[in-house]
Amino acid sequence: MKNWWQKSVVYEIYVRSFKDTNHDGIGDINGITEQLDYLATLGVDVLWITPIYESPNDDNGYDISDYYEIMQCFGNMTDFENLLTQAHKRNIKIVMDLVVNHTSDEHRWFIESKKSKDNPYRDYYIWKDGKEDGSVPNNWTSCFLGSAWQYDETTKQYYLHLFSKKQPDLNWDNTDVRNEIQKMIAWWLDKGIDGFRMDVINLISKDQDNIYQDSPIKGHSVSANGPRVHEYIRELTDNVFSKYDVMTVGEAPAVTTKEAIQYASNDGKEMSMVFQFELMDVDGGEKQKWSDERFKLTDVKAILRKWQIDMHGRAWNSLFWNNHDQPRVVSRFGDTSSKETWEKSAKMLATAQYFLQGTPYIYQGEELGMTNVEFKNIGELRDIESINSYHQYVEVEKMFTPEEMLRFINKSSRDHARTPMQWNDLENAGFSDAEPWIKVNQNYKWLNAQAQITDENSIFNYYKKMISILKENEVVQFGDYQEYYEDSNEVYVYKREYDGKKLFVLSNFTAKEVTYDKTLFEAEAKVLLGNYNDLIRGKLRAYEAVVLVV
Ligand code: TEU
Ligand code: CA
Repeated sequence: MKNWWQKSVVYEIYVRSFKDTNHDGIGDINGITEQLDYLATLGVDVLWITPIYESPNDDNGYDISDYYEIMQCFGNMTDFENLLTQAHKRNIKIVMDLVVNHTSDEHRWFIESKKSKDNPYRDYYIWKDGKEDGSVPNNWTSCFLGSAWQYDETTKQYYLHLFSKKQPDLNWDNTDVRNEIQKMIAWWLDKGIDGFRMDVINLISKDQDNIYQDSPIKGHSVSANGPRVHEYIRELTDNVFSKYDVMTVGEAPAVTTKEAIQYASNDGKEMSMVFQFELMDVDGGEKQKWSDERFKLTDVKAILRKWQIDMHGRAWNSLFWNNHDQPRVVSRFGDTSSKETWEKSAKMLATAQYFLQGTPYIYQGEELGMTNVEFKNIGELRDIESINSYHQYVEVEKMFTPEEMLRFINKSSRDHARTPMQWNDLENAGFSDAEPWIKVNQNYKWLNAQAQITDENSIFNYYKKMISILKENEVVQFGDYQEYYEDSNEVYVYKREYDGKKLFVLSNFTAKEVTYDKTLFEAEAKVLLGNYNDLIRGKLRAYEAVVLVV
């Protein structure tokens, strides 16, 4: 079975930070439309745009108050329809974000639900009595810290929120909720969009029969892969998605390959693919991302290997190094100590990841090698997770000093992904002529799209070339996987093979020169792509990556 989304390259747009066209310092829908030619030049096939629905923006649009309206600061429905038409004209598809594990507390359903226990919308959300002593029903915690239960005076019950308290969880066990969601999904698909990225979709089914039992797991994954999750996803697919030619991406924190094989099985019963985070947890400390820990290459490889092997021929995966919730790939996995290592390692990382099996996801600015920014104080932060974590660990638990926490934030905050896209060397990186909603990374003066488009050795042009190669070689999508030097902490080397064609992908993750056994690869193997201008067989220079083909 071959599907268009298996041969597509996806580009994620964080709308708020992409391009502002109406001078308010906030990216907007027309900003995407304006830059479609840039995206077409890069060669991407699908845009995943983060939520653009009406929202009070407690979590930047992941708290939706009306699924049928466009957030005012992003534009209006005409702007959206225009984007869709203009994108389709360029053969670019549009995938929207579907956030249905929770709504905003300002959604009409929740406003009703809160009013009384017998309100028709009461059961749209998860309301529970406290324990006998009045305390929270269980120890579940929110992803953004604190209890996942919020007490409400009006009816003297608690409601569940796995994210912020302004993001109450929907009760998927209620058929009316599921019907409303199906209706809404069909309404958008009828507009002609090409699919959905489904936010935390593996959290939707809560084990409500055992709600008063404490969980050994912390964070929002307490309810990952709940008892009826597959039933609910299959229902969506049967009733809605299967009627359209669309891709569905299941964002799934805390899944094993075994579960992922069900979520994204090749039989098409659930979703097109999963978007899972095992790699993103590779460098965690005791408080996960808030640490100084740097990844170990052998750990990275073990995770990639497991997903390649377990999913092959069974289910479909996504490939990514970063998204709007993660620090920048080149700062985290590469080397920004000099311009030379920055450029080489950015290209190397792309090569190492995107020649694997799965659909590649490029996050805006990644194709330019955009880096983490330096936050000087917490006043510069915008992300609810970073801000809440700072208060919790520095002020409440006193676990970290302010300096330590700022250091961790400068390594891992979600805000690194959210600084404005760097278009050119003009004011505010050409993102906006008004003060941007979040600070601009000052390296825009030399690190920007305009400078890279015209430089044939740029990271941008490397991505462009790589994307066209990925799409021309079915071995990348469908080949099998064999790895070499599994124990090496320096190199990542694998072979892909399909239909008589072989690719060898070799990457050096260090600044040192390393050697390998050149007889492992056929002597006639030719260079398909590489970040150095020539090839020295048997040797990889600093951050060298090369793809050989036979
Ligand atoms: O993120 C889900 C998710 O897995 C996050 O908990 C992620 O682990 C976290 O952001 C790491 O810092 C999705 C969206 O991508 C995110 O932006 C939203 O805040 C979240 O869902 C709630 O809708
Ligand atoms: Ca704007």
